[in-house]
Amino acid sequence: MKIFYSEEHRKHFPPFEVFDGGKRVPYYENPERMDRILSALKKTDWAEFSEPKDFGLDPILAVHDKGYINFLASAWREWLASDPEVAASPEQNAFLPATFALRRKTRVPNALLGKAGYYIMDLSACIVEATYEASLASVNCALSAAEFISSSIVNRQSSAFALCRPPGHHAGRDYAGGYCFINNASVAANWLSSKGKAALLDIDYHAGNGTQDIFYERNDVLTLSIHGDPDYEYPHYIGFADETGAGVGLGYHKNYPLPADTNDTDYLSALDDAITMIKKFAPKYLVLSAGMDIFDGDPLGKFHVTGNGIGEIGKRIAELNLPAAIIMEGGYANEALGNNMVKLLENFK
Ligand code: OKP
Ligand code: ZN
Repeated sequence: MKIFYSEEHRKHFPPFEVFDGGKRVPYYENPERMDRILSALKKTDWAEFSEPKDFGLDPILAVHDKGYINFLASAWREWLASDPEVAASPEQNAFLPATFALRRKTRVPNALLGKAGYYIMDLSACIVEATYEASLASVNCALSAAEFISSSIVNRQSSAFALCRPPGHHAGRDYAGGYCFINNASVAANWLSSKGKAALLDIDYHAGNGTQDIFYERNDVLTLSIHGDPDYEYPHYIGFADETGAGVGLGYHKNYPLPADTNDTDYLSALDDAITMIKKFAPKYLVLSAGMDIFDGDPLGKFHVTGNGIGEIGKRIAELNLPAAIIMEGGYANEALGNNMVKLLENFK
């Protein structure tokens, strides 16, 4: 299986994030996650690594707002220039706002901190010097996987894995959040959609709010997300069962909010419904937002999906027999992350 991966992510490693209650904690979405997956993949005999190709800004701007991308590109430099304390120890700092816009249909602010509060939805999307470059490399991995599967007749293999970091599914058209800056899976799905209908299935433990927002009013990309119920779980304000799309997109989005303690059996029955929806939609391509934080014991998750459960999830999705671009999202139980990813992916090889 083709795996698109870049080392660019390493320098995006904020020294902290601000957790519930205002606590500073070490950044959960850390480079070690990639090392765990890399070493597990290297032990298999089917992982074929490639550098991503540079697709430029056009496919990104087809999904994201220009002002937002400009903000990502320059925020750190402007922050550094604005504060001598930050400039004195940049590696101990991360850029975050402390005031949020709540989207009062306001104008985009001019001030850097105003922009940050407008374009950032929470205190986990810390910006450091390498954030923008890492995000570009990450989305190029997703686009490379999309391009690979769209020429699968030539390539024989029909699936590819984008080992993306930072992840993407919480990032919307003009906002960052949940460790995500550019919505890798959405950019890939949008890119594919010009060649045929795409279904985007999100199995990360957290609701894929960015993806939901981006495709909410479209009927050429079916979006489905299985996740911890926002009634108790992040991102709290979106991902409910009654959100099913709008306008021509009505009926082309579905959320599966599940209770805490969801086990393999309950997870798989939601998945079966999602698979039925995908079959009815009859897409040409599948994009899979693959978060492994559904795993039992994930520090940011409350499900009890086992390693074997993850294998079964992969098997059932692979049985759709669609060209699949598999996009890495979350997963923070680092010791188990490599094994879990292999269990999912080996069904698609
Ligand atoms: C990113 B992905 C915990 C605070 C939430 C952000 C979680 C982002 C998850 N109560 N912090 O979907 O794995
Ligand atoms: Zn997640």
